[in-house]
Amino acid sequence: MKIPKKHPRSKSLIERHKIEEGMKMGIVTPTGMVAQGRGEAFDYLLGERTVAPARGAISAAAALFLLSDFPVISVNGNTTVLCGKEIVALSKALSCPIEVNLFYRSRKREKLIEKEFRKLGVKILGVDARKKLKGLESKRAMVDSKGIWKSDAVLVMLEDGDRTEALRRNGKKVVAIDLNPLSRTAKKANISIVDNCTRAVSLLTKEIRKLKKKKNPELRRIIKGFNNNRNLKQCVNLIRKGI
Ligand code: PTJ
Repeated sequence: MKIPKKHPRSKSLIERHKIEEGMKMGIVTPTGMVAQGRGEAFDYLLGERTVAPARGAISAAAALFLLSDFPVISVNGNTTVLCGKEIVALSKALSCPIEVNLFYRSRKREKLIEKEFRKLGVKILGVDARKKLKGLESKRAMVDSKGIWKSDAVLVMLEDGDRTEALRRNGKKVVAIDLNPLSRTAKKANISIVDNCTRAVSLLTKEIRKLKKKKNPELRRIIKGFNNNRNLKQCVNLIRKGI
């Protein structure tokens, strides 16, 4: 369906359409549509803009990734269709790998996602991953020995809290992009960016390019000044005020 550019909700409709098409192609899992709906509701409450606390979290996340030795970007069905191109730009800014990691894991979906990224010029990790993260029951426990397994920092989006907890237990720093400031993922991550991944990924890339010029003590200072709980509370307060 062609969405009129002047439609007042065209951006949101385009995103829905991407998810719908992605599902028809088998990239997005059917429940990925439910996840999108939940995200849309929070985005609406936040005013469909990148709020000030999210900008602070983006800055802290950029500093954290620049200080880490081996960051990895984790992708699933929704993020591939919503912001695949932006994820590739981020991986280039950080010179880091992208790894597919699915809740509804199947070889077919992994291959389809691999193909999408290949079209964008990148070979991703995670297809047929064999290493198992400790303490996680879902198929998301399977990670790539060349990627998340040896990483020290992971970017997760549209996530479930279980894996965030497991990644942390396995010694990784976790940055989450999650529109829901009340989710377990948001609470358990080291840094939670409460924003739509369709906006946050590009902003993160921009911030990384900017902070690359800074020295390590300055990056450490940015991280030290960030408090995830306080940031999440600020996001909840913004939603309350908006209502
Ligand atoms: O790994 P897959 O592809 O097999 O599928 C995984 C899904 C997406 C089905 C799975 O991760 C899932 O069920 O996610 P949840 O538990 O619904 O959580 C998704 C979280 O992401 C919720 O807190 C949503 O508010 C949030 N969210 C949804 N859309 C966006 C988002 N956050 C940022 N940007 C979005 N566009």
